[in-house]
Amino acid sequence: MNKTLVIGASGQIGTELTLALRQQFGGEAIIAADLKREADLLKGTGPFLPLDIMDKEILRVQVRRHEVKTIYLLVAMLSAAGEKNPMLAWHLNMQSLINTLEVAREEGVEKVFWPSSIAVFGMDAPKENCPQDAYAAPSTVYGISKLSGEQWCHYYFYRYGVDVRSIRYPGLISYKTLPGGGTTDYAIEIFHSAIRGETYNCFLRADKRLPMMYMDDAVRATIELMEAPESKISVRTSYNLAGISFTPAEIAREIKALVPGFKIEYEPDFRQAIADSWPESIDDRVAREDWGWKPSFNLKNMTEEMLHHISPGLAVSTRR
Ligand code: NAD
Ligand code: AKB
Repeated sequence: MNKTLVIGASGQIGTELTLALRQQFGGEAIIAADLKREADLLKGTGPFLPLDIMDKEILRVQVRRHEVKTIYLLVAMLSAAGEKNPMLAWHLNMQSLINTLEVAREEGVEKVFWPSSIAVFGMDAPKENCPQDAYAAPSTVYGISKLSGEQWCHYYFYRYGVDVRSIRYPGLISYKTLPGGGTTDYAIEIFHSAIRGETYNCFLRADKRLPMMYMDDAVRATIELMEAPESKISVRTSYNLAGISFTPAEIAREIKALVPGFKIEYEPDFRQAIADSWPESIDDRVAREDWGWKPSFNLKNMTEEMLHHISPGLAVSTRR
């Protein structure tokens, strides 16, 4: 059986991606690994390994022991958390990738997935429909680590033939898991406040438009990219990927249509400057042409899904 290792499987994307991979390829084929404990949603669905990705030799042992052929690496410190601790973010984001690429090369792992982000783009990139090859001069340490990581992926493919594939995810919106320290986290928090009947205190301005995507689309895109024939992959840095672009005021309006008493206030903090440096929308023509990417969620059906699935018992307080 070809084994897949998902590292960072207890996180926001890792949990949902692991569940989707297990549904498609069988529970035993997908090994979840994380530094923190197994996510509750994963329990009983397949194997779990405690693993610190910063220890390359332990990674090698596990890859050999389980004859791992594919690795999804989802470990990173995100943009807002990274600005609070730039050196730690750089160390974690880079060393986790280098360890994975090195073990993949040395142990004959066939495929690696590693996500980049819209954070690779900075103030000089076009705000609207930011192209695949736009000038990238990131303004955060997170963005710098993602841009450097893209170059490492490119290098390992052309220098060593490691089939590493990547997507520049926009802000991801999910109800099963909570976000982990990003600038786009407001677009999840807002739903939790609405369900709890609390006023949401938004840390971005009302008119700040950002590229976002519903988690179902992101998980589907990831599996579609990884299952695409190698001949279809023309980008060996990372693919632009677009879903929905909206502002806090626009998502608040959609929520109010379904939760009439919902209230939002705005108190921008340090995350506003990060958001201001990112594009407002993304041109993902290359992903569409290469491997047939097409999003299926818009602001309206995503809002309906989020409100439908977050029960009052699940909603967490986002009061600061
Ligand atoms: P997350 O913070 O929710 O999850 C990361 C997981 O990595 C956590 O479960 C954490 O315990 C684990 N981890 C941390 N250090 C580890 C270590 N040393 N060894 C093993 N595991 C460790 O992050 P996420 O939002 O799921 O993001 C996953 C990836 O996708 C990251 O690379 C992130 O940059 C990228 N991304 C996320 C978004 C988003 O909106 N969530 C957008 C763009 C890109
Ligand atoms: C963040 O806000 O840091 C992430 C991202 C867009 O990479 N959600």
